[in-house]
Amino acid sequence: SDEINHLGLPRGSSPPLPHLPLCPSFPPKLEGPLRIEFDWTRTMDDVHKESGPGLQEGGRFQPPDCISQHKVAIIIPFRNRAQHLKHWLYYLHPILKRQQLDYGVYVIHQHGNGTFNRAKLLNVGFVEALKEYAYDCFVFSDVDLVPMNDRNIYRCHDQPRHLSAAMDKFGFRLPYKTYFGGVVSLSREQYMRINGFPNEFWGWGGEDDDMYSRVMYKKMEVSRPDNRVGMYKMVRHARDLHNEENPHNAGKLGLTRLTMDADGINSLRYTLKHVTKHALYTMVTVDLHGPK
Ligand code: UD2
Ligand code: MN
Repeated sequence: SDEINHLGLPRGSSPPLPHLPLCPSFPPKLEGPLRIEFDWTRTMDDVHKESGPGLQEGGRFQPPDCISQHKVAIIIPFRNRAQHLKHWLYYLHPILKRQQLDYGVYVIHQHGNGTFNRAKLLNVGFVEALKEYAYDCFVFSDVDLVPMNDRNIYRCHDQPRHLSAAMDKFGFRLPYKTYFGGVVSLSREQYMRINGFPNEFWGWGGEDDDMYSRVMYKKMEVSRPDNRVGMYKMVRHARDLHNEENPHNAGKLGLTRLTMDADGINSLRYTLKHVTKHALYTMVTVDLHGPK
């Protein structure tokens, strides 16, 4: 009939996938504990040359030999941390490939010198990544955090996940039980259920606790890897200019329950400046309409 094309598929549907099996639930080539040393003499050019085969422009990858079960957008809030980004790319691409993810790396760059806003940048990343591909999972990661164990898979689970459960700077354990900073993963549905992240936390601090509260108020739980698999190294750094601790943020936390349904992905406003495809990542530069 007219509705069916010569491949026996409804008209307009995509061509058949090459005949590949689904990737296994446990990627076979993981190494476990990794040695992470931040080498400040390494250049971006070195990182590019050593990045290995299979990467597509913009930092996209699909396993060559199986169909991944996870379409993951990795979202990194960013401004003026080129060195850290280089370390991150050097270590993460090989790990993510071994984890057999269908992934893309999105560096969300805040334009201008206004007060930094990590959570709002993460919201922008969610929207912009979905414009490119039907990602079903989102990993939100600081640019300065590298996992020390590749069994910590950058995928989503049936509950939101806090991946950076054991960071070196906190003595490889949680600083407090409800800590949700660093690296987290949420499926598209989990993220929509909490209305994304707050847009109104300008400057350093508090936004991670707000994100945690959103998850709790929407009756979900946070899952974590154990303290061995969840180990992370953070590049040592001082607090950035224009990201000073904001004393008003702590006070906002008591209001999360009241504000979260109105402040989030449904109220996100920004101006897209440009999207640039680099070999190892996609950079999205954005004006957040910060307070003057
Ligand atoms: C902690 C949390 C972080 C977040 C933050 C409070 C850890 C490891 N992480 O990070 O998740 O909750 O406190 O906001 O404890 N950034 C830039 N340029 C800037 C400022 C920030 O790129 O000028 C990005 C970058 O990805 C950085 C992230 O924002 O890793 C968090 O900022 P930070 O690293 O200065 O804060 P830190 O380490 O205290
Ligand atoms: Mn940091």
